[in-house]
Amino acid sequence: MSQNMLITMDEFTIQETRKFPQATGELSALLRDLGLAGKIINKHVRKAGLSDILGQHGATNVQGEEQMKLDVFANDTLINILKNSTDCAGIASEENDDHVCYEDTYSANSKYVVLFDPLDGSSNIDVNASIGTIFSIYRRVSELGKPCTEADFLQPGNKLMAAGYIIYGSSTMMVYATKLGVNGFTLEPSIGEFCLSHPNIKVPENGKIYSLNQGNTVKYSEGMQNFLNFCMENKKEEGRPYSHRYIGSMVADLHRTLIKGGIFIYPADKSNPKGKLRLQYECNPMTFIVEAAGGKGSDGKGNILDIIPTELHQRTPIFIGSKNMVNKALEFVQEKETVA
Ligand code: P6P
Repeated sequence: MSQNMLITMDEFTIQETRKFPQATGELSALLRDLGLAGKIINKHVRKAGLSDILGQHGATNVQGEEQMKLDVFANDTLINILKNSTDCAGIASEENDDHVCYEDTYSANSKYVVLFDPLDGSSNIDVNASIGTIFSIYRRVSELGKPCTEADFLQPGNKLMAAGYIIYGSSTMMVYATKLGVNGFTLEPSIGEFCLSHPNIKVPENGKIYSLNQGNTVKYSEGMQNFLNFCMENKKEEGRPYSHRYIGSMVADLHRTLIKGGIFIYPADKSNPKGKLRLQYECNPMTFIVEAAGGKGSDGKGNILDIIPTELHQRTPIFIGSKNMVNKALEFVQEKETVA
């Protein structure tokens, strides 16, 4: 795309806002704030090996996971930028026990709240694999003018106003979805702007890649093991065996799935009977994005977006990606309901 054809994310969101005369531009402003946070985090991710920001922070988060220094930096960056925004009443972070209300008048009168996983896949930081920031934007259900409440952060994914991620990969991209669809923006470092590079992303209905931690196979249910065998069957006429790709960083695995098609699975197993990945910080936003692009996300029984959250940090199994591949996996899993 030639330089003079570049459309920045801000220009794009403003054009989108023009389609709704009643729109106030607050959602666009919030996306801009999240893009700014992504640029700042990106700056530190890109030079992590040269500054004292690699390695462990020396504390554990609410998940009981070792916090990396970049985790803490990314979390603090997002909290501070959204606090200074005039469009966010409060946040909930995968790294924090509880939600955070912004007490100033502007924030208390804002109609949105944001949830985020500040740096997902951070165990990959020290080996320079792609990592990402995942965010969700909900319209608050609590009274404007008053502090936000936990109920604002326990809404099902089908109430999402927007969701997206920033992937710090071979290039830095911001991908976000609204009910209008999914668009991807690549950071152009020379102007410091995310520019439209992947308009109207659609997930292919079929794919040839399955993505899961195959080391967990022995802990899978019989149905999951049968699906794995199906993926590895030598049925060339049906495009199998499929290719197995697993980066161990959900944003990277899901970005590939969104672009190329395929299926990503983190099912329930003996060690994680409720699954490992977090509903509010990883599975709901990613399912919202994939379904806005024509794909599907399920917990093995129903649609992830229909789950009514009861705890901020609850986990869920996830089957997500190309619609036909997810349906095939669910056929195998639902045939044998119980975990082995
Ligand atoms: P495992 C990273 O820690 C993460 O939360 C996701 O980004 C990733 O998909 C998953 O966990 C990897 O988990 O058990 O395969 O290392």
